[in-house]
Amino acid sequence: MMESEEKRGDKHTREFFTVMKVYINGSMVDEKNAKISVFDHGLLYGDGVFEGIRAYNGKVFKLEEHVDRLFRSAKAIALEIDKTPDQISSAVVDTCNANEINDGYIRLIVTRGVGTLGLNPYLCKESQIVIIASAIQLYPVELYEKGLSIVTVGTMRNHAEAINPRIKSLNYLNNVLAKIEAINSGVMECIMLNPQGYVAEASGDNVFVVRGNTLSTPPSWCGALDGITRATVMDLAVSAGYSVSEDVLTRYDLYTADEVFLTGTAAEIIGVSDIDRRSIGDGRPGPVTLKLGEHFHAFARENGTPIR
Ligand code: PXG
Repeated sequence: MMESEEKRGDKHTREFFTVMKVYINGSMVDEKNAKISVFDHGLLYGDGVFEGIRAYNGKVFKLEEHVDRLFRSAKAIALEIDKTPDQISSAVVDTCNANEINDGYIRLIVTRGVGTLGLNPYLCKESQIVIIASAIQLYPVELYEKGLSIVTVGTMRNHAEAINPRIKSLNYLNNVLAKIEAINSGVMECIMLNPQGYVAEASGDNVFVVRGNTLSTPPSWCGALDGITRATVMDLAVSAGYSVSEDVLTRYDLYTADEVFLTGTAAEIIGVSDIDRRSIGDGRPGPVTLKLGEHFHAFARENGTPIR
């Protein structure tokens, strides 16, 4: 293999000419050797759980919260992780170190492991743990200034007794189908409603509505993931003097809001310019969105688990 093939040169996502090290079940391997069996039920059935985590300024942001949520997701799908939360956290930090990450995006994945071609998860002998420490840019930078155009889509968020949306599982088809609708409508993101018709969340982000001095976001029972950025923004907003509540929201609440913004580890905080062709506020990210964005970035730079 030629050297240029061996070394991944995606300069948009990672530093040029570095070989990424991927954590697989306790070993750090070169990305070309980072392989999982085709009989892994993560691939065969989307049977597994994951987390998307960010590092800022040499620290892993909200690591404990992410690892806690990973274990809750695993518990909900009866997936045993044969490591403790502390061991998983250390492995995340080690993977950042191995890749000299200061600011980056970490994907932590636990699959059901190798099994048979049948569904039975109890025939899978051991779960597989994978950690990738790299980078992500979800939306073009200018959209953080201009705001994101979004639509509501027909694909509804999973019913809580189908795949509970609080489980961050490897089965993202529900969200992928919503994303396809968004992209086919000429926009990059969408709002999903729950089976009762209430606002749940975006395909990969939580949603907030601002009205005057009040922020509202759907409660998790409406189909929202317990987003870690969501929780951080709620805390920061309270500290900044806003009132914050979890409310049942309809599309009307979105259309008539002063501001709407989305939150997520990958997206961070991004303002919405228009929804279903109704402009939100003056059609640009509003002052509350921008202020909370600043607070978030300042907070994230200063808080987290040190990598080195
Ligand atoms: N809702 C859903 C459905 C998510 O997947 C969030 C909310 C935000 O949660 P955090 O804890 O990150 O604030 C997520 C997480 C993508 C992508 O490519 C997005 C997520 C995960 C993986 C990929 O858009 N978002």
